[in-house]
Amino acid sequence: MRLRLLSIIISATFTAALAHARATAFIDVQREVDQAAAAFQNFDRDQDGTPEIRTLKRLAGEKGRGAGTVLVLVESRLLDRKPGLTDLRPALATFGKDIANGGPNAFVLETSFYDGPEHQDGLTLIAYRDFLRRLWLRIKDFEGVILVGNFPQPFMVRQYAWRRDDPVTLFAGTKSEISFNQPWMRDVAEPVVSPADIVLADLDGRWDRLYIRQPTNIADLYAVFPQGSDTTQNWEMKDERYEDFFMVEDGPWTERDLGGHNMRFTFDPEPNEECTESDKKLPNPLALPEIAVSRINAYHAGVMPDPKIRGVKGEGLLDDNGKPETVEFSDAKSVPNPMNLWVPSAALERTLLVQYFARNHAYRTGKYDSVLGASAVSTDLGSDYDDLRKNVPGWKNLSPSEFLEKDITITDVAKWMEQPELVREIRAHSNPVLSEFGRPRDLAALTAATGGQPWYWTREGDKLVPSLQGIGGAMGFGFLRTLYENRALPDNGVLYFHTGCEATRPLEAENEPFNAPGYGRWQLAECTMMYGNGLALIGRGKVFYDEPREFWKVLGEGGDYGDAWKRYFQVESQDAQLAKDGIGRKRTYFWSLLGDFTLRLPNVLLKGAQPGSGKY
Ligand SMILES: [Ca+2]
Ligand SMILES: [Ca+2]
Repeated sequence: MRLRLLSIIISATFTAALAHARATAFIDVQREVDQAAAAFQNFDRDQDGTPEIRTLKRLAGEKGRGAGTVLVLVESRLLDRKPGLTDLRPALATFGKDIANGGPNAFVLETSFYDGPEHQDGLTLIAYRDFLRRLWLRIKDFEGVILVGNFPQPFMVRQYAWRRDDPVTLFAGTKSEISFNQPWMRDVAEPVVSPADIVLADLDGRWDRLYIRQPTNIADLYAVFPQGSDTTQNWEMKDERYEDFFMVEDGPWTERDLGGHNMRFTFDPEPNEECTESDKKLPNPLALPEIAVSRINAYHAGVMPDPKIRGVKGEGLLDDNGKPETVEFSDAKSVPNPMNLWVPSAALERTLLVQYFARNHAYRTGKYDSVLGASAVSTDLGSDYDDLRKNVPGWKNLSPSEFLEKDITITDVAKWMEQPELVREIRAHSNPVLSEFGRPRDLAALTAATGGQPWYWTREGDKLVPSLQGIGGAMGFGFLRTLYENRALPDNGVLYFHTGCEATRPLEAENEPFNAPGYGRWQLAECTMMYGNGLALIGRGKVFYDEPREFWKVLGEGGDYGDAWKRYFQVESQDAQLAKDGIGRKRTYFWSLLGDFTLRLPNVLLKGAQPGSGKY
């Protein structure tokens, strides 16, 4: 114990010394960034001979007008100058200057990372986390990082003990199957979230120790207890197998075999191993982010119809003018699945990014100043639209009729998207590729409302026909791509607040590395950002029912998307009541940011601000 105390004292002294040494002058901050980048070139964190970070080099450094420092990490792949690919450098240079005009120092770095067959996304991210942690320790007011490109995304599994009293069946589907109607405990390792960007943003937590790379079986327990007892004959253990994951093990139990299949189970307090000692003392122990993280990724939206798909007469999915056309196959069985018609396009990915940065610049320089409204769409799930109106001074008098709900169809959503708004809230039953609204009452009306030319193919017998029939009521890839291609949306940037389940989760996050075909296909939040004129988006990577508390309060006070995301962790960590909710108490981990986390609402909407003062 004495030894341990001594090490705590030494580390506290060391941290204090570092805090004193923290760089503040721009030139010192820039030196820290350059030295850190040099130190992390060819960084092989697990010393297996293959670097996780290959290259890391500063492209630009801009002195901020105010406080703070922001990093923009750009995938080197997006900077090569192959023919037919737009040069992203001018847009990135402008982006750096714009961030600096808004306050913080901005450093734009290019980087390349492990992109081979091994499933090691979490390891690559830990390498970047080490780099960010070094900067956080040395740079005062380090605010966060914006990842531009197709970076790996952390995948988190969490196990916790869930005491329940609903009916339960053990050994389902076997001849030992037996059902109960009495209290039981479910202690299961569940895939909870991807992207779990808290891993990158919490820089004093212990995520590196929670990472498991190799395929690993984790035991689950289902145990039914007689009233008031911790001993039972009725229990079942199973396995879950995961790989390349961050394991939050909050459900440890001990078991004692009493003979005759009798077991005594004791469920230990949640260890919160990812948390620091001070996090563990919070009313609701939670890992708190030190910085903000957001992602600008057009890889999954940057797809084109596969030119290799040909019909019986040699016709392709696009005609000579580049417009969708009907393709006829030899029989119905030969018609490909409409989800499998699209292939990555480096050219479109680059174009979408250039458009994103142009939109960002236009917003920051006041080009969209006439568009200041906020509007919400929901199905039967309600909305926090009143919360938004209450917290943002400029929206106090917004009409409640801006909130569209109940019985709305995808055609209504198209018309809603075509009304210029600065903020859009979307709440609907969702999954990683779509939000579900009502089917169109009239397909022709939907087609007209989305601009006339469907950019989606529906199967009809032995043909693939350009038609939105196949999307049903889904606000997803086909719908958004059609709006984008037809230039049907108003020319202004949009701040999204997306509370649909799994809106940010990449398909296959639980099974595949980030570079596998099919990983992240038709990713809903990314398509919303890239096709739907997004500037920033907050969304959830899991099925759940919450929304970030005090989000609009922070934005209404002049905070940025990163501040608002971080506030949610603060609020929830102070909630002692929530601490009793096994899964719900760490629901903040499910949320992440897309786009540019440094964006704020225009001053004209904030309390006491003067119109036209223009700092976003
Ligand atoms: Ca390695
Ligand atoms: Ca922390």
